[in-house]
Amino acid sequence: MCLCVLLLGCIAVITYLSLSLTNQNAENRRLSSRVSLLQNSTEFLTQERERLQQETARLENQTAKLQNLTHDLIHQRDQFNWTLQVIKSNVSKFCPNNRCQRCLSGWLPFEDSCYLFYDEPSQSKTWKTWDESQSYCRTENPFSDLVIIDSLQEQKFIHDHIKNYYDEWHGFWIGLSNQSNIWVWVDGQ
Ligand SMILES: *[C@@H]1O[C@H](CO)[C@@H](O)[C@H](O)[C@H]1NC(C)=O
Ligand SMILES: *[C@@H]1O[C@H](CO)[C@@H](O)[C@H](O)[C@H]1NC(C)=O
Ligand SMILES: *[C@@H]1O[C@H](CO)[C@@H](O)[C@H](O)[C@H]1NC(C)=O
Ligand SMILES: *[C@@H]1O[C@H](CO)[C@@H](O)[C@H](O)[C@H]1NC(C)=O
Ligand SMILES: *[C@@H]1O[C@H](CO)[C@@H](O)[C@H](O)[C@H]1NC(C)=O
Ligand SMILES: CC(=O)N[C@H]1CO[C@H](CO)[C@@H](O)[C@@H]1O
Repeated sequence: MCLCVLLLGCIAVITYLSLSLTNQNAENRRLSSRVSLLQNSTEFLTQERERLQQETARLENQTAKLQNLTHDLIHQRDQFNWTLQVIKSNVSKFCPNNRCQRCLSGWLPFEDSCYLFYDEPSQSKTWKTWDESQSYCRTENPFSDLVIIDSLQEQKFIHDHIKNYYDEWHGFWIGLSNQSNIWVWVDGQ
């Protein structure tokens, strides 16, 4: 009888223990599946963060490129605008009131060229030097020089349009200069 009771008790204890072990296992499985779920999520989030970081870097690159491009375009626009203004202002010199003419106003045409016969204002008592005259030509029209006389007809045209002076305080410079005893035209001939 005593032995039977002891045996029953043992069986009851073993059954209880094995039941609670089974519960424990189920709980363990549940927990480990949650852990792996969390690990999955962590991995996914890590990947996502890397992707976003790359995307951000790419966008920053793109933004820098666009800023550069914008900067370049603004620069080009300003340069173009400047060129346009220069062309307009130069064209308007030759085309007053939208009527284009060969020579600037005050200049006279002869054959393929335009000529300016320039008199210093009467109040000035000094001559321009030859060099000052040459650079004055350039300021009046960037394509002009002191005159080079190539033909008798051109010489006659010039002769017919200059005032004649008979004193040392008046005269005209032409594009010929004495360079170490050699007479040289401004074009090097
Ligand atoms: C973990 O993620 C993979 C895909 O990345 C998926 O196939 C798997 O079922 C996920 N595991 C869990 C426990 O969610
Ligand atoms: C950003 O641009 C530089 C050069 O412009 C390049 O070397 C680099 O790889 C780019 N980075 C990304 C993330 O695109
Ligand atoms: C932008 O321009 C600067 C110099 O103007 C240069 O150093 C830089 O590399 C350029 N960046 C890109 C993304 O082209
Ligand atoms: C171009 O230049 C002119 C004069 O310098 C200025 O009035 C005009 O606003 C400029 N245009 C642009 C688009 O910058
Ligand atoms: C030309 O210049 C030289 C000095 O360079 C001078 O000796 C010479 O007399 C000048 N000739 C004339 C024709 O003026
Ligand atoms: C080539 C030329 O004639 N350039 C001139 C155009 O006009 C601007 C301003 O009016 C001058 O500075 C340039 O020399």
